[in-house]
Amino acid sequence: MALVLRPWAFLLFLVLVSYDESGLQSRRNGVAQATQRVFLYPQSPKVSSIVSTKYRTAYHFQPPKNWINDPNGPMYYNGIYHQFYQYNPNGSLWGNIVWGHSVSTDLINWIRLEPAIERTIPSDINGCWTGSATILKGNRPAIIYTGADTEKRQVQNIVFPKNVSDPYLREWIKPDNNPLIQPIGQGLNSGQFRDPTTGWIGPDGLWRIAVGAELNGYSAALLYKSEDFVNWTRVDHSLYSSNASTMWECPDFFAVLPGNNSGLDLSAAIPNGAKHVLKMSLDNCDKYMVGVYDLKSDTFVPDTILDDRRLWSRIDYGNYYASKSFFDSKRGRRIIWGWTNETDSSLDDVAKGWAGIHAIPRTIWLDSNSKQLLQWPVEEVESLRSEEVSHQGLELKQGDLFDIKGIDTLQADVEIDFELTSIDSADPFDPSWLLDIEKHCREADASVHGGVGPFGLVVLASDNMEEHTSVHFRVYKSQEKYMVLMCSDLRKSSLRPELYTPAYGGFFEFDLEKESTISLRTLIDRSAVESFGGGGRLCIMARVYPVTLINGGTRMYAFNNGTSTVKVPQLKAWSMRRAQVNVKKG
Ligand code: DQQ
Repeated sequence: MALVLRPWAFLLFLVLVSYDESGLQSRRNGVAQATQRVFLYPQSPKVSSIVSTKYRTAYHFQPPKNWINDPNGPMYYNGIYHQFYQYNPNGSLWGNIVWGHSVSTDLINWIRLEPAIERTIPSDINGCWTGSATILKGNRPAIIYTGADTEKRQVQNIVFPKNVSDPYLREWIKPDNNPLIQPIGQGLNSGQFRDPTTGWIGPDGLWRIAVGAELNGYSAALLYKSEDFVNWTRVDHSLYSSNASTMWECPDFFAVLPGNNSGLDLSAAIPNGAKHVLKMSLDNCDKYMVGVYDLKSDTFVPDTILDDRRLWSRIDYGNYYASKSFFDSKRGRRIIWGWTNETDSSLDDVAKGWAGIHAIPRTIWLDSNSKQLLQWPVEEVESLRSEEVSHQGLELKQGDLFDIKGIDTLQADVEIDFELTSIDSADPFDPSWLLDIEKHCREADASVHGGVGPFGLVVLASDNMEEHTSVHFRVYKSQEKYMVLMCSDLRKSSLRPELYTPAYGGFFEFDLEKESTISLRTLIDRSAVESFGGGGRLCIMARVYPVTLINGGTRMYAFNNGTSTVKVPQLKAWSMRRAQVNVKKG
């Protein structure tokens, strides 16, 4: 049996300083701005420069330099995956936005092309913002995107490929009739009208798209109809609207089959029993509702309506925004992509010369009880796995740390199954925690003993644990069910000053009758820590900048700090090779 270190280790968790919890980020129009910056540590000569290329990711998507934000118009067309993205060609802060363009055959290795859509006409002169691709009849792709026009109004424009026989679809043409859609109508805010969805065909044979908007002060996914995808009429009702918030960015609308991880094409015939999902970006995160697309009323009808938007389900409980999904006709799956911003300061980003990455593309589907979306990294990412370590039959008692050695701890893929030996000591669940789960993760952190948990993984740790990031679970007993808390705690992730280091967290339900194992998969990629709990029921994407990563090696541990012993029937970890992501060919 492999060596498990005993309680000394957790003392180290406890000695670390406490500090003010402020430093929240606001992200209007994709610009990360730190407010109330808190200096956690005095600047010390020990803290090496953030400019180090060691923080650049090895297999998460990013261009060689400059700012990126939202993924745009993802599609699979004639054997090639296309990834477009909001890109500033002139610098590493948000601005001058055009559509960067990369292509791939496996979603992991990317060839970078020239920008596909640039600011060239009055209706996009102030920015080519987010939009979506649709494959029209006759296998003809089209992209509708938001332009910021000469008066900074938001309008919707269209482009078509110049030459569909170019396998990479390098050049895109703007027809003269742009903009196609203007922000006209009672109560419509012309500065909050953007991010059209992929088109779908309704029962009347007409195309539809939805556009995120502020209507009469509230959020709406406005519905537009067209016969030819060029001439659009606004429908007199929204696809869906809500007065729980004021504006939705980047709406995404798609169909899913409960308990089936095959994807559906919204424009194809939708099988009986299918559900629909409306995703919207707000409050610096991506939320979603599951419901049905009612063909009679041509509206989305959510299964449950929660007035308090803090309770809406999230695609990811960490640093993940403006996601967009597409149907991958090559493999018959739906894939979702999200943007993950830096959590250093704008000055840091200027110094680095780059900012923003995309999360690993994830397969996304609906669980069998039609409540929750499940996500898992596309299997192509496994082609990067190299050295493997594998351990079976570990047992973690309270305070144990298991040192995971033999792989590259900076670029790794780790899968651990935690098996609960007893649930009797689970602490009671308090529903008020759902209103501020990050607060609960701060209070019930990895160093606080619980009944069942915390147990999980510590990554990117320095030898003395002064720096570390923990991803962990705690199990609580609710009335008829168990609730699992998953946290990704960044508060000790770096000694570096001026970082945003929250303790991200979310809850998922756990049915002890059916299962006794809680799985964790974490992709570590230098400054990215992307975690999938409970087989993809809860995802947390995070950015971290440990000083140790530059000055020396980092360590990785599995741990348990709950009273109840946890078994680890299986622990597997792999070093991850560097992918060819937008590398310039000589
Ligand atoms: N980013 C784009 C907008 C979108 C926002 C501008 C979301 O179209 O609403 O870069 O991050």
